[in-house]
Amino acid sequence: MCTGTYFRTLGLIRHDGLARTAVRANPCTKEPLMSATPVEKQPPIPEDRRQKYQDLFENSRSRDGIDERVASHLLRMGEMAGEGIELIGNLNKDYLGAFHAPFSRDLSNADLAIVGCPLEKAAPMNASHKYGPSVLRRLSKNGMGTTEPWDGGFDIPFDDCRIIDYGNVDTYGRFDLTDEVEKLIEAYDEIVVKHGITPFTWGGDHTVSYPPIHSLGQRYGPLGLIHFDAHYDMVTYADFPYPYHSGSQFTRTMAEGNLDPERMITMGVRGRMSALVGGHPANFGNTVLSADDVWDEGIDNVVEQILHVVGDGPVYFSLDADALEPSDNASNSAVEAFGLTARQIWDIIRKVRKSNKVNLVGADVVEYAPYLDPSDSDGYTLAGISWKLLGWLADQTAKRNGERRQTEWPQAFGKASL
Ligand SMILES: [Mn+2]
Repeated sequence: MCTGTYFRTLGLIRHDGLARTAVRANPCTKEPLMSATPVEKQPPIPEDRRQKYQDLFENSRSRDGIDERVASHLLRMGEMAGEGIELIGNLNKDYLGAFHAPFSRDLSNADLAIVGCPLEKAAPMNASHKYGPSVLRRLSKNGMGTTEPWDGGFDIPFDDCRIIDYGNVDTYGRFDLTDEVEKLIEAYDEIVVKHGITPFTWGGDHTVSYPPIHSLGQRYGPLGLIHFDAHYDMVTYADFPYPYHSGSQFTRTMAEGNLDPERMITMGVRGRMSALVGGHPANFGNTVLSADDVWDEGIDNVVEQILHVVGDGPVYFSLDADALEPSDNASNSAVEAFGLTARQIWDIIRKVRKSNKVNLVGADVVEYAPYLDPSDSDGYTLAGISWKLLGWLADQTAKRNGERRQTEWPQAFGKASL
């Protein structure tokens, strides 16, 4: 009985360099199904073309002919090579901050601040979130450049506005979460309210969304929220009578008037908390799309709903790592199967940004537990999404400033004057 076919390769390479075609043989008849076709040697590349390639090889540089803004940026960065920053290979350079930004707390010379909030006391299950900011900072420097393709052109965040890495707000060692959050509120009030700086935050558990939303609400009035999470995070004080934790960061700011629940959309909900979505989220007036809804409705429909819900007022963005499918991120506190892929989340972000209808004033990426991520793969995904968000935030900040302002690196480079 004949059970199938098999592949048989004859001879492989002949002495004249021409490959012989693999012959698929029928095991029943042993007759070749396809005959070998000889490959003819090609005529040489015409001499004028070959000369051109020779000339390019000897004389042209990578930046010749590329986008003008990118070229001048690369030249600026290139001038700093040897002074501490390179286009690639900044891993292990601990004097550089996130994405190669300069470390600084000089808030009078900054437009956008990356802030690490190392809290984890409100992570109910698996933890190590307090190391999230430092690991994401390290991974954000691994060979990532300082430009990013965007909409047929490029984002150059460090030429759009003055970006600083504020470092981590030092709360570690304190036992009372209230004390930690109050220290964070103090820092964010300085950054956002007093100096008008756009905040980008790395958690930490999801409690860390409270201080930036609180401060941005003081500055801009009630915010809309684009929220990715496996859980609705709409726990009230009546549920748990603690002032701050990773389930009440939104309801508390709603009660205080800084977040508008009717302009909040949550995507990716599934698993253990879904049964309660009919309660608080419905009573407060959130729009909630389960992970299944996002898959079923498709990216374009989801984007349309986001635009409808958040409107044209100020909008905050919050990504809880557990929104992601465990195959794309299982390094978090409350892992749930069958979530969103990193690709879906990026597609939603880029289409919302591309609509040009959303006024983004701040963002965070939270709930990353690096001790559960021995290969750093989940961290790279979150650092990658963070970089995309930074590009969007830098663009929005430049537009609000009405001008582009270049980032400088005074601390890291001493004599370097840009
Ligand atoms: Mn959450």
